[in-house]
Amino acid sequence: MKISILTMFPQLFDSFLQGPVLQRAIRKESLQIEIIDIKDFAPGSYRHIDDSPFGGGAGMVMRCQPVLDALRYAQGTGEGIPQGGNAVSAAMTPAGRKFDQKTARSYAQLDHLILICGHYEGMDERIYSRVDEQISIGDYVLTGGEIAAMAVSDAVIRLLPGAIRDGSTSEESFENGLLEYPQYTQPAVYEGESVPEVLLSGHHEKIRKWRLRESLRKTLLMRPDLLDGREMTEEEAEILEELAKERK
Ligand code: 6GU
Repeated sequence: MKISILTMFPQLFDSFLQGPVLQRAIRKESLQIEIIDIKDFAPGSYRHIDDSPFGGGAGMVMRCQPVLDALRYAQGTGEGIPQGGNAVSAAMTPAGRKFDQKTARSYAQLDHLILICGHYEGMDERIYSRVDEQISIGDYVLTGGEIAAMAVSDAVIRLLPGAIRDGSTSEESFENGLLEYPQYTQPAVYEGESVPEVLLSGHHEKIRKWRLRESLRKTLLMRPDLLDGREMTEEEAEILEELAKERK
């Protein structure tokens, strides 16, 4: 797939682009990534991308012309993208739909994902009506959409074929609707705190059962909202009942 990121601050992506998982995805030819400088689409010596809002008020608003010309450029850079392939353009804004693992999985199936980073007090509303989606990464306000675009790209890229060496993203937090179970490595005792005995037992079925229980325990404690409306296996329901008793 190709990811195009439109930004006024392309330097912010310099170290992001060096990340090992991203670089592996490029080497495996799962990923092409392009940072597009919106300033290149603002004519004149000022190259101003923003202007004051109609109706008055504080701050500046990103103008339609440079942002939408940059978007059309991104949509036109088609090498490597199958004709008629599926593409999504998304404006990064705290007012958008909240990004989650399910959206990451669906973006990872696209041929082309275009992310537009907003700045200042936001963008001219006519930009939002010309993109497919508006995406937020959570209920807090960032200075700009760049960190949000990195978060979204990172979550998508690690799902691409060959990006992660052992390829197993199916057992991690959220993929099965639960938080991940606790993990341990050497030493078996650290400052008096021991690794749970069962993990040293080599007994695969007991380990599987322990991990499921601890996943459920962690989810119940930290993110009970994830359990609402989640389909349970009989085994999960039994364990949850036991955990509920333990808590009394
Ligand atoms: Cl996508 N942009 C900005 N500026 N702030 C955010 C955000 C995006 N998501 C959460 N906060």
